[in-house]
Amino acid sequence: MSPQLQFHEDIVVLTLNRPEALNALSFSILDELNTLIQDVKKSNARALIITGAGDKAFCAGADIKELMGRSRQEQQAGSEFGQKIFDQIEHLQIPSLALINGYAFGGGLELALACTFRLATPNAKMGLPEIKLGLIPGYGGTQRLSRAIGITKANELILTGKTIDAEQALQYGILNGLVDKHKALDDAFAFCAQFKSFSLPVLNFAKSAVLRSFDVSLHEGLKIESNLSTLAYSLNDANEGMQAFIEKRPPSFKDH
Ligand code: CO8
Repeated sequence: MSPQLQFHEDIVVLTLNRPEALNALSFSILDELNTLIQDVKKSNARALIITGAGDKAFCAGADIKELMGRSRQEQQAGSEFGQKIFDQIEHLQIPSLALINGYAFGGGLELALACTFRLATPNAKMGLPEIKLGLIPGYGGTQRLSRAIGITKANELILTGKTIDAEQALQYGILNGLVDKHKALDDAFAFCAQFKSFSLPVLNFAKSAVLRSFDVSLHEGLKIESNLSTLAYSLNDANEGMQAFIEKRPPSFKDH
């Protein structure tokens, strides 16, 4: 079944909805994901949570049955299409959170790595097992995992294809935290409550500055930070935030 978008006030939850195949990403599901991401962009949501239907899986990766027998060009286009969608998630104006409620393998973990934050239930298991299929990750895993946890651990996971559990993933630095399996979504909402009342453009400046740190030299990165922090300063929200501090009251940000 198609992935679903559900609005919970100002948080939108995107649920992969193919539990019979452990929410594996067929190309048609990727297409639908692309459309839903455009809907998220047009919405008033202040945070996106991505999770999987059922109690077994977040997402077991690309649909292996569909990957068989494709031409080289089709495979390249498929990889680039998946990368493009995950890139859009990474660069959304709002922070995103992968709620990993079970298996997250291959493209599933790559989807989670494109999110700003990752939480998992204690039963979650994850890895990049492509090597066992004679493949390597194609939806950003080699790039985002090494950036997230460093080359040593990324090589270990990608070259052995091994599975790690939620506790190990936390230690590896893949996860921001663990959630209670029985109230996972509530815990994810609570995580989002830590930032969702902040100014959205300012959150986006912070997210962009951190993301761009991987693409540029320290010298250029510092320039980017200086530019973005000045842009943040020039918004009314910065005035409000500092004024509220001085007046000893909570700030009321207006996203401009
Ligand atoms: N693709 C298609 N179907 C899947 C997938 C998958 N990735 N994973 C599970 N399924 C299906 C199974 O075939 C099974 O269906 P059926 O009942 O019709 O046989 C159903 O889901 C349930 O799965 P299992 O019976 O295997 O469930 P278990 O609990 O025994 O095992 C596992 C769960 C360990 C998660 C196991 O299903 C598994 O190993 N799945 C594959 C995980 C994997 O290797 N993922 C990586 C895929 S490759 C990838 O993601 C590359 C991304 C980049 C590609 C770029 C190219 C365009």
